[in-house]
Amino acid sequence: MNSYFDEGFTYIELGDGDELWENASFEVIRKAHSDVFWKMSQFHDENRFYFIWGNHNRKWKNPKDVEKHLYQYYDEREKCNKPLFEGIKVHEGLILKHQVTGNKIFLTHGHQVDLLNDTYWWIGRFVVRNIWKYLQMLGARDPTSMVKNSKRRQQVEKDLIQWANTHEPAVIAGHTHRPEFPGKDNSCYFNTGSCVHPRFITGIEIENGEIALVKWFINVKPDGGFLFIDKEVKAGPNKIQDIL
Ligand SMILES: [Mn+2]
Repeated sequence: MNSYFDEGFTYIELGDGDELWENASFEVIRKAHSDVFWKMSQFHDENRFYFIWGNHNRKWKNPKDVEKHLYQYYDEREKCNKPLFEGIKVHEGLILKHQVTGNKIFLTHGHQVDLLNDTYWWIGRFVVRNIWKYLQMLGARDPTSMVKNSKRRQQVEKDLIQWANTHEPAVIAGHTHRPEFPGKDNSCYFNTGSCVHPRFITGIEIENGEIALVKWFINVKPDGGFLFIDKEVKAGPNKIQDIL
């Protein structure tokens, strides 16, 4: 995020950044990751931050909750409220339009094709919050999780691809945790992948009219043996006008 901030990028958070099913309190999350929230608030201060809600943080669908929890935070050292994302609007989807070609890309979290995580989200949240943590100790799989249920994930992916290919703008979604970048098959479905994978995180970069899937990971210098944060382009870059 430092790198993207310094290079002048706009950051778009594609949903589920806050795990508000397992954690009932956003405040606990904000404190545990205060460095990340501080960086995101810097993006916001420069009008370079867009926020989309997902099934795990659909709390931000409600503007009252956004105003109460996201506009400001309580600074315990100075005993006063400080701005966090003052005046922010959290969206269900956004459309990016290429200034030169007019091509559009639709961004949304993607749980909307997933019944248990959309229409019946409250069942999913109840299970995760109250039942699953006990079953987990016995080795059960979280029934709502995309990561642990490959059949459910494949169905969600199929539905997202079908939706993307039958509607006008291309789609960038998240939710499945599986990165996706269309090849020459004319598919219009992209997926950012996961930011919680233990060995790497993935994301989608759009720069100078080109789109690419990237991976950030900890690498080792072959000579000195010390660790550093590395980035690898996994797919692309493709010109936006060629793929849409
Ligand atoms: Mn999700």
